[in-house]
Amino acid sequence: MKRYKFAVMPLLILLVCLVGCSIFNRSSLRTTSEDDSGQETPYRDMPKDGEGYIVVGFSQIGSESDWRTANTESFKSTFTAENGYYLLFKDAQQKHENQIKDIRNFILQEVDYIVLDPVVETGWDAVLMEAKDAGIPVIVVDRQVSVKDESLFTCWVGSDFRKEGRRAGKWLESYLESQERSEEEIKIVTLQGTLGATSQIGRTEGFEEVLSKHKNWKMLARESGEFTQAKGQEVMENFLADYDEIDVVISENDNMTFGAMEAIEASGKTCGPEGDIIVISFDAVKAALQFMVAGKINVDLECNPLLGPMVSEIIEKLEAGKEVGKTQYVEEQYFDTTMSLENMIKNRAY
Ligand code: GYE
Repeated sequence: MKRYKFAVMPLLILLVCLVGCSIFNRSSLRTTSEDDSGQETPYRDMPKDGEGYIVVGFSQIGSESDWRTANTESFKSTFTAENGYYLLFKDAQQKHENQIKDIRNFILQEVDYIVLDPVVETGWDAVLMEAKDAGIPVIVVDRQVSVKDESLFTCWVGSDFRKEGRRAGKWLESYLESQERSEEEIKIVTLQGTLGATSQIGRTEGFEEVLSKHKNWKMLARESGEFTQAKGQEVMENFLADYDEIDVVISENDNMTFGAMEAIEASGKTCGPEGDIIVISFDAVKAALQFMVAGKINVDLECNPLLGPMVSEIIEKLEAGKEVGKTQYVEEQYFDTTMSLENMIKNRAY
């Protein structure tokens, strides 16, 4: 299944330069020794050509959240030797420059496919052009790339983040109505994800669409909590110090929500349906749904991290010479405290 690629000029020049370092010997290739953690797949273990694997290089963003852990696990459990794959997994520790380096290494390794979960949307044109020149299809997952030439990647699969944000706004609209607070001034703060990431942009802009229709909703502040619990807590502490009254916190992922909940409780306030502050969260990972059952989160907009099997299906189609859809959305729903969640949580994969 392993295909040999006809190297084009830039790659040839690069390879010629590298001959002196005997870089053709795969077993000697270990280009990122410092950041190779135990969880990553070392390049040196990659099978030789002709062993019958489809070799996939996956540049993952990092390990910033429960969602991300479930996403990584989905890829690792799908792209196994039993399924005919050899997965080169790299964790970029939330750094764009690490992802560029990883993609370049995948190209040098002549992998069959590159899977990219881009930390932010911009800055991919050059490196994706290198992949295209090398004849390696790039499948973009979760977050998107904003490139001038759409032919630089084969397809994208992930969530409709704008729809999630809009759904959050619509939920708030009907919740306030049910509480007879539609006419009240509603003070809102937002913990944003990594600025420039599709999930941040979509959730912020989707909510904004509904916000703009309500003159009595006041967005007091928006700040990035980087999608992490620690930063989410820090930013929420600042919000609480700056504003005496906060009615709603929108947190663009569950881990920032966990941090925000700690900050709220430490300030002597309470959150959730019976509390002082309405909490709107995104992802709907197990731990967050448990907090919802405990009455601390009002609503959670689901975001499905189990993208591994979908990408494998795409690769199977490409291997069979079939067309694949350029943009592929995952189905999602939302959960709130009016639903009975206990049984669903037990069987939830993430
Ligand atoms: O919501 C968050 C993660 O891009 C959908 O990234 C992903 C987001 C997810 O860190 O938890």
